[in-house]
Amino acid sequence: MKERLAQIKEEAVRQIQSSDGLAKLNEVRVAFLGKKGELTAVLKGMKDVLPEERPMVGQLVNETRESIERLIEETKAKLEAAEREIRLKQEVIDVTLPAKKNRVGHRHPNTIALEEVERIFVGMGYEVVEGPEVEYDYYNFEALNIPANHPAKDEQDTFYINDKILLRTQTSPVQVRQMEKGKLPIRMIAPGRVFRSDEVDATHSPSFHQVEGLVVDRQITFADLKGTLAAFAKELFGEGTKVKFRPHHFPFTEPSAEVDVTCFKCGGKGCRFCKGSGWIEILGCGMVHPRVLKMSGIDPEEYSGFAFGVGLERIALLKYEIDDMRLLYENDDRFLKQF
Ligand code: 2NL
Repeated sequence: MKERLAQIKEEAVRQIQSSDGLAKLNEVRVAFLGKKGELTAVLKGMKDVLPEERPMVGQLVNETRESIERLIEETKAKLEAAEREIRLKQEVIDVTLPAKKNRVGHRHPNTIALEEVERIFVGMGYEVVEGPEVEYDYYNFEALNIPANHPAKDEQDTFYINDKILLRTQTSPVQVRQMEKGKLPIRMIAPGRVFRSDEVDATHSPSFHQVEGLVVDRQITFADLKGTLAAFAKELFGEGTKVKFRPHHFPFTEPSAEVDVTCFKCGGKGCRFCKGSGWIEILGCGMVHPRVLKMSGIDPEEYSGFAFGVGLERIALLKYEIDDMRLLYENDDRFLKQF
C-alpha cells in the first residue's frame, strides 16, 4: 500500500510539473483527487487493509493528498501568473502610434458657386427666396406667357405629376409667386433645383440647378439690367471681364438677350477654352414681358422690370474648368476633394 501511494505521488508530481496550462492542470487534479481518481480508489481498497494498520495507511493517504494538493495550488499560481503576463504583453497599447486622421468634408462645387452668386446679389440688396420643386403648370408655364401648345413647352419638356402639376423647369415660378404677393419693389434671386426631360450627357442632366433674378420697380430699364449683369460678371470672373448682349427670344421677356463674358482664360484673344471665340455664354435675360407683370397683378404702365436666369452647374464647370457635368453628381470622393 505504501509503495502504491509512493507511486501515485511520483506520477502525480510528474504530471503536474509537465502541465502546460490551467486546463491540463485541472485534468491532472481530477485524475488523482477526483471522485473517480487514483486516491479515492486507494481509500476504497481500505477494507483489504488489516484493521490495526488502517490509521497509519489513512494518515499516509491524507499526507499524499495534501502534498499533491499543495503542489497543484503552487503550480496553478505559477501558470496563472504566466498566462497573465502573456495577456498583458498582447494587450499592450502603443501610445506612440500616429492617430487615425478624421477626414473633414467640405462644400460641393455647386454649393461653392451658389454661395458666391448669393454673396454678390445680397451685396447689391437682393433677397434670396426659395419655393416648391413640385409646381402648378400655371406658375411654371402659363403665368410666364407660355400657354398650352406653345413651342417653348417642347423645349422645356419635364416630368408631369398630372395635367396640372409638374416638376418645375426653372425657378421663375418662385418669382411669379413673389409678384402675386404685390409687395413692390422686388429685388430677389431664386436659387434651386429644376428638372427637364433631358438625356444625361457632358452638359445635360434631368435635374440641375438654376439661379434666377428679378427686379420690379418704377422706371427700371434695360440700362439697369446691363449695369447689374456687368457688375455681377466682374465680381464672379474678375475685374477685367466684359459682357456682350446678343439678341435672343424668351416668351417671358421682351426684349430678351443672351449674355456672353470675355473668356477669363485668354482675356478674349481666343483659346481652346472659349473655342477660339474669346467669349463664353453664361446666362439669359430680358425685360419682364408686360403680359407677365399683368398676369401677376402688377400694372405694366406703372412698373417695369428685368429678369435673368443662370445655370449653377454651368458656373461651377466654368469656374473650376470641369469638362463633364456628370462629375458633379457621381459623388466620387477623388473628384470632390479637389475643390
Ligand atoms: C434661360 C435664362 C431666364 C428669366 C429667366 C424670368 C422670370 C420672370 C419673368 C421673366 Cl418671373 N423672366 N426669368 C428671364 C430671362 C431668362 O433664364 O436661359 N431660360 C430658359
